[in-house]
Amino acid sequence: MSTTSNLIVSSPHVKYTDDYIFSEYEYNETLVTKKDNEIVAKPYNTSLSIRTGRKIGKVGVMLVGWGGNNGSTFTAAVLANKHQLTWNTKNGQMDSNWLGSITQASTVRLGIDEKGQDVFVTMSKLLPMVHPDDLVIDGWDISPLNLADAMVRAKVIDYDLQQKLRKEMATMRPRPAIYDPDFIAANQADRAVNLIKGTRYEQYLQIRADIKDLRDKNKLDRVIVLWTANTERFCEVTKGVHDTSENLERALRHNNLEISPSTIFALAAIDEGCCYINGSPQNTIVDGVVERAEKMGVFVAGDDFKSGQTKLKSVLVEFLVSAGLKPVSIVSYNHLGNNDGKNLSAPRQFRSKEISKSNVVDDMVASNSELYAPGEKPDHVVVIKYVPYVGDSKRAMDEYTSEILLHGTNTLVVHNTCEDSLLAVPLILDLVVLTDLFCRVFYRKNESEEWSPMHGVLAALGYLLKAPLVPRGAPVDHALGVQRAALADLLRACLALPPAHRMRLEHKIP
Ligand code: NAI
Ligand code: DG6
Repeated sequence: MSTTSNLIVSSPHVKYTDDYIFSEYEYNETLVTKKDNEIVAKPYNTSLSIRTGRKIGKVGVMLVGWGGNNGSTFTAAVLANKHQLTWNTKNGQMDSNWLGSITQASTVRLGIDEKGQDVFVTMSKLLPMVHPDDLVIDGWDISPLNLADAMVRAKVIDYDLQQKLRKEMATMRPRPAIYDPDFIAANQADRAVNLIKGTRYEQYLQIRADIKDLRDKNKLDRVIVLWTANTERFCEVTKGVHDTSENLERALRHNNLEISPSTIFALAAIDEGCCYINGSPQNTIVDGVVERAEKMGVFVAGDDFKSGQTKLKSVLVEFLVSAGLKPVSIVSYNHLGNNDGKNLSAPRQFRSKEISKSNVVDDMVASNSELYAPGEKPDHVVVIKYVPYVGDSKRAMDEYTSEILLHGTNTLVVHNTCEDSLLAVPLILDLVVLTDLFCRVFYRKNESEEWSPMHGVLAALGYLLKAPLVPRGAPVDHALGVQRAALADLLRACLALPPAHRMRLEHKIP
């Protein structure tokens, strides 16, 4: 399959073979110890070898909730770009693009040229990443509509483009899915007619069979399963049920009703050797799922795409706190009229979303003890209302109030109108492209060791997610700039390039 990278790193610390890029990397950190009134900072480094597979193979993506707004729009965007479609609107002819995707439409600073000027490359050119045109798309939905009709129902894609995509998308039909009315809103019941019957264990077996079917028919090297179905309520996590892989297996076989449909999908994916990504807020990836993923050597990632309001919040609050201003009240109101909004109008499903939207400022607040006493937080309120008329065009209104010098007040108000799915779809693409890449990245600390994959909880995808899952005990970064730099620096590490900086010493001490 196509290799999208044409970048060659010329360094004694990088070796290219037909199959791999080998990087000898020095990871630098600073150990800080505090005793009495003294703080001691001691730099140290760790030597690592990193191996990145260059052969991408054939990659499949299976969406849970394929027939929803995100699922149908993702499919339309992949096909529109693949066929380089153009279409007419009242504003003239439009063409396909991947705006909003960091891998396809954003750049990373590589270094400087001979004149000391910055050189940037598209993120997807840094390392061999799967090309979006090459993805094989499939999935499940409780609604039986083919993808063309699902696209019409979503009301996201321009009419003329719908006409150009209709024939191909009409051949795509979601596989029957797992439905438990206790987990999503009662208002979804009328679309739930495309269902896998049987016990939870039988449903799990069917999902595994579906993945195997797609893999075998298309001779896929890798399948990535991604949840973009309705937000579920949180499951009641119980010791002896959700805490270990073994307990989860037993509970599944005993048809325990607190194993959520999304957790059944996750288990089936992992047991088929697939990575599983949770694009919604619910607590699918319980400890037993993480243990299972680690045993199987696959990744899990989540939770909840960080697409609009929360993305901006993770920029603004970092700016305020790092500027020494003290946010004391954050009020985030939004209304939308798509099926996601309808599902979230039910209290338990709203609660899942409220949790993932609310934790996003915690690490930034905790980072500044000049502003906040231990445990002190700003007031933070999240409101979501369902207004059918506005469809997928979500309105988000935010008010940030901060204390400034000598107890003055600074209030920022933001009003954002945007098609929700057109923000979420590029994130789905990035999650798939980067997950596939990290499946080909292995490390070892010395030559006598076997190559190991990265930790089973793929925290590197945090930029794309509202409530990033991290390995147990690891700190969570929410600040968008920090998350992006961490991702770019990790990609650079695979090429033995040091973390990017903008010191520009060549201009300051020429
Ligand atoms: P949607 O409601 O249009 O699509 C969800 C689809 O999932 C529906 O077609 C539904 O029939 C299907 N479904 C429900 N339960 C299922 C199950 N157990 N198995 C298979 N299919 C099932 O919603 P949309 O707008 O596509 O969003 C999808 C998810 O992504 C939601 O949970 C939403 O909260 C989340 N999300 C969306 C963002 C956005 O900007 N659009 C951003 C962050 C998260
Ligand atoms: C209402 O908030 C619906 C939600 O599904 C959001 O649109 C989605 O989670 C995106 O959230 P945000 O905060 O990143 O815009």
